[in-house]
Amino acid sequence: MANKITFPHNFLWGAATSAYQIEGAWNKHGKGESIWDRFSHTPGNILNGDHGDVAADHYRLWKKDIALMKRIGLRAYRFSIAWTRILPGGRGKANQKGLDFYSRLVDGLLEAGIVPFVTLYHWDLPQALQDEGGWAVRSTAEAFADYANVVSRALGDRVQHWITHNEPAVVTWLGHEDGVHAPGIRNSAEAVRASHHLLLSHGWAVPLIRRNSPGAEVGITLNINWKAAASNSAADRNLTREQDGKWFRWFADPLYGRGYPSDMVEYFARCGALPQGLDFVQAGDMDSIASPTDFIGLNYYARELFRADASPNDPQTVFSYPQTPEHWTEMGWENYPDGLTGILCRVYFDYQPPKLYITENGASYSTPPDENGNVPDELRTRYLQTHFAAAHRAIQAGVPLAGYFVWSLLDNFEWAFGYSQRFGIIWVDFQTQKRILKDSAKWYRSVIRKNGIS
Ligand code: IFM
Repeated sequence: MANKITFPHNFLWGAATSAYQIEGAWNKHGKGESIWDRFSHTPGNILNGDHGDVAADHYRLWKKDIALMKRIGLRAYRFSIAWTRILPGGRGKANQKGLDFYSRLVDGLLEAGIVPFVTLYHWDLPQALQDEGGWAVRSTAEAFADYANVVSRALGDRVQHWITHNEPAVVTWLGHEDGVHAPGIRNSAEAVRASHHLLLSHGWAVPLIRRNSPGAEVGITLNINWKAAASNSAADRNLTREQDGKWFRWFADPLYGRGYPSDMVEYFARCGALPQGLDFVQAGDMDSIASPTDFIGLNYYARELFRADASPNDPQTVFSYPQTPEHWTEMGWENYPDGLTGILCRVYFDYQPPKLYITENGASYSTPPDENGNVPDELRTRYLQTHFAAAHRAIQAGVPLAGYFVWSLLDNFEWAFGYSQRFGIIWVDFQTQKRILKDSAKWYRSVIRKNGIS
């Protein structure tokens, strides 16, 4: 007989999106240009020349989207604010139309009984600030604190959950070292400087948000996959530790008051990424970065295996995994639910945040509507079901997990992959903007109703 798994009372079942990936209206009502507008308008950067000019047209269709959230029964919705709608040039006078848009969205969510979780930065820096040096310069951290102040003053009476940054590691390494994300820089030294200013901007924003939004929870979201060595060799284990250091500890350690991990300082110095040492760290910075938060948000998707002597380092060749679409999502990411239990336990027992949320988890499968107009995406349902069960195992082990946001509410613009990857539990026809609840969304509705799974 199947066991029923019940989640804690008041568990926040949600779904997440981000501004650039769904809103469209890239130059409407006073919005300024962001680095993602510039990057996606530059030929060669995005698969098929796609861009977010219209995306899922959520700027226009937000009321319908809230109605769909209600149909699913979501208890919480995580979305991000486009900095360039609020401060088109990055700083200065606020654009009232931009503030009004988010204010209406928040009111609409509250009326629908859905708790708004606001992310302030999901990668769309104002281009005007990039032109002054972007995250590689300290003044961008100051501009972010001002922006956080403006937004939390406007929404802080109604928004009680704030996330400063989404995945600063992705901004750092994909945006500034690999150059596959905006702003498309390929420079390790600039990347490390950018990481410091991202963290610093978080630390400066936290007390401002607390002042403007009394009683609110404030946190940050980090991405963390389950990283494992492909063998017991010292080379594989060292590589795994370096990759974990680069993608997770470099961000988590300073946030929890440990400073930058010394093995990574040595590693970056060896790689030539610290030509002037840590000259960008000023007195008081590390205390600001360690400003106490109320929760950590974690985005988990997959396991990654590391093999030092293989090129390309293709995890699919390491063990003879089943080559099925169930095991590998269309992103080529491994479906590995146990990793979710692992990262939740690791982060809680190692760093001891007061509370955790899974702020993103989901799978890309492009299952289209069938002849009856249903979207039978059972692979996504199975992915979610096994990951919910994995999260529950962590709760049973003592992890204070308070909510879970499926990525994503809607099919959307998947960055460098354009519209080729579909993560939504709602199908979006990008020609007509018609939406269809996928079977996974209908299944999710029953999970939320029962507060559990079988
Ligand atoms: O679409 C992204 C999101 O913007 C950040 N986290 C990972 C998702 C899937 O790649």
